[in-house]
Amino acid sequence: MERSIDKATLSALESAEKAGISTVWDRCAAQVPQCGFGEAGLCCRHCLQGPCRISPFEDGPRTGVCGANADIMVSRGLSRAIAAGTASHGAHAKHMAHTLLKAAKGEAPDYPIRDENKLKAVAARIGVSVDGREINEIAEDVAMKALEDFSEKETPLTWAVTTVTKGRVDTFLKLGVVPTGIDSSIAESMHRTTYGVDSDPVNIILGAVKCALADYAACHIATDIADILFGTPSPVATRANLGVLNKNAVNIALHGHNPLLSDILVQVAGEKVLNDSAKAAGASDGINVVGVCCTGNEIMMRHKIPMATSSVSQEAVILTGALDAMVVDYQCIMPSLAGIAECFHTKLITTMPIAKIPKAEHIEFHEPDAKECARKIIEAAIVAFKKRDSGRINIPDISSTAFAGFSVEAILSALSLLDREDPLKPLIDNIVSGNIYGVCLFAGCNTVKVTQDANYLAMIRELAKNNVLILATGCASGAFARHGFMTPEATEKYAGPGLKAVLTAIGQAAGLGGPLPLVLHMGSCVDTSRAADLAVAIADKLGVDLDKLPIVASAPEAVTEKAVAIGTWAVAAGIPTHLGVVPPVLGSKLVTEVLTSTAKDLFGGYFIVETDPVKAAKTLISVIGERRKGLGL
Ligand code: NFS
Ligand code: SF4
Repeated sequence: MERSIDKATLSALESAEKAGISTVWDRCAAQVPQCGFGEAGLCCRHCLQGPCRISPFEDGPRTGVCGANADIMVSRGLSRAIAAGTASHGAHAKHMAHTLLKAAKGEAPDYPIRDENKLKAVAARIGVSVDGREINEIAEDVAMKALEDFSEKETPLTWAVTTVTKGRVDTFLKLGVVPTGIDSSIAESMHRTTYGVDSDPVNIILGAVKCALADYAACHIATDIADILFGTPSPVATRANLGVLNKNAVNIALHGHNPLLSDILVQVAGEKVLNDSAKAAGASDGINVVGVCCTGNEIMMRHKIPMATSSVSQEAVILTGALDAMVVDYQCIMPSLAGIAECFHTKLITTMPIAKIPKAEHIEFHEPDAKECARKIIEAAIVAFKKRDSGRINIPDISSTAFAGFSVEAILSALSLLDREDPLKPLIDNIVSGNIYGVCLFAGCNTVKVTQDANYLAMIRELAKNNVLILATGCASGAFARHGFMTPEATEKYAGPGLKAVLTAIGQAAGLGGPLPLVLHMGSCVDTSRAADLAVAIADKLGVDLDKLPIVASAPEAVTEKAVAIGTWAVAAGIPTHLGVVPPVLGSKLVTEVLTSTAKDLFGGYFIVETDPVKAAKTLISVIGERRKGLGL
């Protein structure tokens, strides 16, 4: 199997081979064949009598030592994956909420409230009074409400029920899957899946759905507070791929998730003293900050910071030999980075007390003196730059233009140029007329198990040709950005006539002189909540629930437990959701059936697992067709 279709990644891998450095692809090859029990979800280590395994074939024991059968093992494993994903988004969101609280109390001076309108809009939505109050008072109440959503309450999660349609809330209540606390949902999932608790696979899965809805709330909190503290994104043009590294600058890559660190670092990287110091060290162009993975999305859409790469190719940034510091916070950071950084002059800098890596330098980041910490990090990068070996530099001269930052607010404001009174109307009219056949949200990662980016590109070509409007978040947007799909040119080249006409009309009204980009970049993975907001607005406007809309989602190259959590809440939201990799559930016919079929009866949404991207796109198009028929379109 070809490792990637990204030429920049391939060029970095060639350098690695020459230097005898192993990468994620080599490590994966060393793992093959991977364990068949694990692949099917049929091993359990939840107690010390295990590990227990059930053969996916008819041979061997049918239960573990305690009597747990295949259905129980698979559903428990899935539930724990969703709990871990929720814990990740939850921790990120909680970190944001604590910082908003500190900011409101004047304890984090580097975090002013940058978007008062967003703060007021969120406050109004969650029932915090706004009129005649100081901004900091409102911010404090919003932060407290967010923090309240983490522990067990008597009432449903504020962020889960105030951001979806009435119909969804009714469905969730009816099925008993309304979460009452983000952290408590995670704890409940861990409890019910431990030794000898919940042994009803369907009940376990419904519990997992409840946890996934807590994940949704966490994502939404993270997005809301990021906008409040750093500004709601609006479209910007920047570039993506390894070519954004600059051999004449101190190159600093920001990798991870939380904008609390990366946004401040970007602000500080513009300071003259630091740039002078970089120049004095021999970097004639000063400091060059680039992004990786989701934090890369955050700073790309708010500060035009170019995206170096994402997900599975993160090691490639160091392999260019031109990276002086890789600064990480948490999530999706391969431990292998430390070993690769060691082969070069690159400083790997960890910043969070919960995410250290042996051999990395740890510069702990604290919100109360955020800018000071950021300066220290940049100084360390300048020191590293001085040790750079110019003979080992190989920056592939490859990068694409990418437009980023299509928040719902930005989309509505573009649409309002067509209809000031009723901005959603042009969008809905075009869906009704069929100019826009449907909408597909791409989310999730790149995986070493699929030729990097191949599924994304094969699917988008098929969908765009059939007039499906494309939204993207997370490393899905990284893939499209690196290959030039977030440009007006891609619209010209790949969009079907109806879609092209709509994107052109909006682009021209916005004064772009051409169409909007083919992929509308909505942000990081937590910003998948933005796509949900857009879907909810369309559903409310049409007076139908989400499970009737011609909207689908796809994670064609998913990796993480976070992606599993997001996929599950998308399904619960009523959205048919495609996975391009097979999750470890096939060991249970029952669980597979619940996810791909019963879910449809319960929620309207369901999983579609298809590893062939063209077939997957065709299936999604026919699903959109069914939904359109259901609406009488
Ligand atoms: Ni999402 Fe973002 Fe990327 Fe996957 Fe990781 S960075 S939170 S999990 S790899 S898309
Ligand atoms: Fe085996 Fe049951 Fe223990 Fe799992 S919980 S390891 S199936 S005995």
